[in-house]
Amino acid sequence: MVWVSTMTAMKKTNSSLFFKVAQEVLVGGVNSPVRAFKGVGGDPLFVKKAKGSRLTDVDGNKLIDYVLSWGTAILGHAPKNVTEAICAAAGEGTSFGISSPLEISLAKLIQSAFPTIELIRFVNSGTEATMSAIRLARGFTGRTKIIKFAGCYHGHGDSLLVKAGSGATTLGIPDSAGIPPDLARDTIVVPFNNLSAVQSVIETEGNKIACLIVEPVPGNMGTVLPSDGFLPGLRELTKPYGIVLIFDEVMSGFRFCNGGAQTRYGVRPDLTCLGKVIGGGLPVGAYGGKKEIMQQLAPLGPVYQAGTLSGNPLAMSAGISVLTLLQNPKHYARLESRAAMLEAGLFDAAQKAKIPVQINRLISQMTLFFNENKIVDYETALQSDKTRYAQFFHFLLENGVYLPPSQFEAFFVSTAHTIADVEKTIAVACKAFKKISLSSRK
Ligand code: KE4
Repeated sequence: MVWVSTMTAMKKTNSSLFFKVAQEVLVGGVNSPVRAFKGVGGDPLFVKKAKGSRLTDVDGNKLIDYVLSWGTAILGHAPKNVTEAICAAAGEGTSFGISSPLEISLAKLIQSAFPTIELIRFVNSGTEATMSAIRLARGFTGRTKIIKFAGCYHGHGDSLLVKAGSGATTLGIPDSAGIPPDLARDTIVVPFNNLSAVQSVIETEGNKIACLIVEPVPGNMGTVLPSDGFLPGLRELTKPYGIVLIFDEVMSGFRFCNGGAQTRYGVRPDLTCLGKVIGGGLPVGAYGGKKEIMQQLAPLGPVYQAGTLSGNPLAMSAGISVLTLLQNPKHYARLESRAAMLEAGLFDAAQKAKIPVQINRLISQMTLFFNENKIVDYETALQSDKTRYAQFFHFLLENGVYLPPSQFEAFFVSTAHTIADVEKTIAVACKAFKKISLSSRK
């Protein structure tokens, strides 16, 4: 049980009121399940505005935000250049349903950061990107089976809601209702960081497998780092069988460098999926890769995919603005410096309070697990102490720091997070760990 009520209760009157009303019109009062705070208890927040590293909720509470729209706001909320670009574009029209030069500009910016993307298609979400990439791989190979990893989340496409992470794990429904059993049967699930499991599946069914899709640095079971050789091993195992290797870089794209996890780990996937950062806060997803595969897509080939708002000028302008800024390496140096300071401070605070935690981090993405053991896959992540996480979450929230409302999510720093933000977060975390330690002794 969390002890929210025993703390200096942060004013949440308006959020609770909005939540009550929202439930009359929105399913569960939210438009995405993980926002409902089911993983940590209590009523969810309603936000009024956000700027830089701060959220302001409808009760006027100012919170240091480490969710950042699930990683989207890598430059912080409402960066000046981006909002100016959106406002300027809005005056020219928000959607044409006809191609515009802006789509070429954003495509070229992505291509310069991802040399493996020879051709690209814009869509409106990460889900659309991964769902379409799976269909394309099936159309290109003529095969139906796919491999995914337990705990990885690739959006809510039917074939991918099998042992899925993120909100599906948070709510305890990693295998959604409504998925036709025949379809789910074509999704083979293996443990992350386990090359021999992948090898044995490929050796027995390789010629029936259309693709293998992976979050190269998973964030949706919490952050898990690929073991040495794991990602190159996936490339070596899939290539001889003509299995399309898909890197779902919706979260990792532009996270660690001006490129993807593929850049950092030196692996060349056949297809890449993108989202979040590339839209600068507006709805954009994308998938792209080898020309011979992408050319199977309509209007050139037999695999169909379409979208009314795909490539709309407003979202393209926002994405162009963000990716242009991210070409300056100073941003990644700042992300690493702030995140390293945060990781060290949190770990030190937990150690001082004798609370066993694991922190998995790569540049600006990390997760603090309440767990004694190393977190290397879904199974080890699930052994984390969700109650302690909920206590930690609520203590930080009550004291002005917003973490993801689930142990099975990543959190992020942005270039807008200051040293003072990080110092405050560490100070609050110190108190939280001490309180957890005291309550454990009762
Ligand atoms: P969207 O359809 O939510 O834009 O993207 C789906 C997706 C695909 N691939 C990866 C690696 C992702 O992380 C996501 C979405 N991430 C979650 C947060 N972990 C979205 C938050 C939510 O569902 O509300």
